[in-house]
Amino acid sequence: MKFDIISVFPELFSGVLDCGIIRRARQAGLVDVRLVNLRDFTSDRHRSVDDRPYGGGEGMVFIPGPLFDAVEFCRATKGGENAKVVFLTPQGRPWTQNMAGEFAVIPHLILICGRYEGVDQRVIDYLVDLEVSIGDFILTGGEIPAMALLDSVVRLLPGALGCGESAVNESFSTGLLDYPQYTRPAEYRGYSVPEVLLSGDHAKIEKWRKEKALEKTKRVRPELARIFHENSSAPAAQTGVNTRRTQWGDEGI
Ligand code: 4GY
Repeated sequence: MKFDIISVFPELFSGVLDCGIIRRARQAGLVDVRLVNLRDFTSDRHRSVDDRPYGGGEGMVFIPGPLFDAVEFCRATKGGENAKVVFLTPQGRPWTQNMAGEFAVIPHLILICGRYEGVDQRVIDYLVDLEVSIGDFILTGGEIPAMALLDSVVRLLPGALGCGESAVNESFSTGLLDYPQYTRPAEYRGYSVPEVLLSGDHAKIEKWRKEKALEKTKRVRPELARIFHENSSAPAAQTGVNTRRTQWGDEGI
């Protein structure tokens, strides 16, 4: 899988790309990440990427030229004609684990990281396939959201996780938040591990974990608990998050 990341601060990505699972996946050839500096596609002597908004108002907006040229450059590489172009923005579709799964089978993604007040709307209308948001808060740029998207997709690529790091049995694959985890020592500063986990009774442990997961989900994510109950009481088999797949709607990728 190939990622092109278009940014005015490509150096921000070095930490994420050069550590841990992403570094290993890159070394293994599972993913190829190319950082594209938007300023390399400017045409004036100041290397400008932004200008003042038509109609007035605060701040600056990314001009279309460098972004169109940068995406054209990314597409020009072998197999890149069909790349999907994603813009990270609070105005986008809320990112989910299901979307990460759908992205993990796309051969080539181009991520556009904005800055300032945003980008010229023509970039969104004529260049971007999908706007994605990682949450209802405003960051100073799209780089951190791009890292989050990249990270959540790369770990789903076959072979990216080691033996002890399965992506199958975790939060959201059940439609619930995770149950609490404990490890040694069984007692630490007087705080002990729940007895049931030391019992060796696997049926009892599984039941306890389900209860804890449901209890936590009800408390902090009641809307997820409701969906979980709807799914498990439906006549069809309960298949977890997959019953809610394909959140693309009319922006289907
Ligand atoms: N939240 N989810 C987000 C963001 C920063 C102005 C466009 C978010 O995805 N992106 O806050 N992005 C803005 C800053 C230009 C991107």
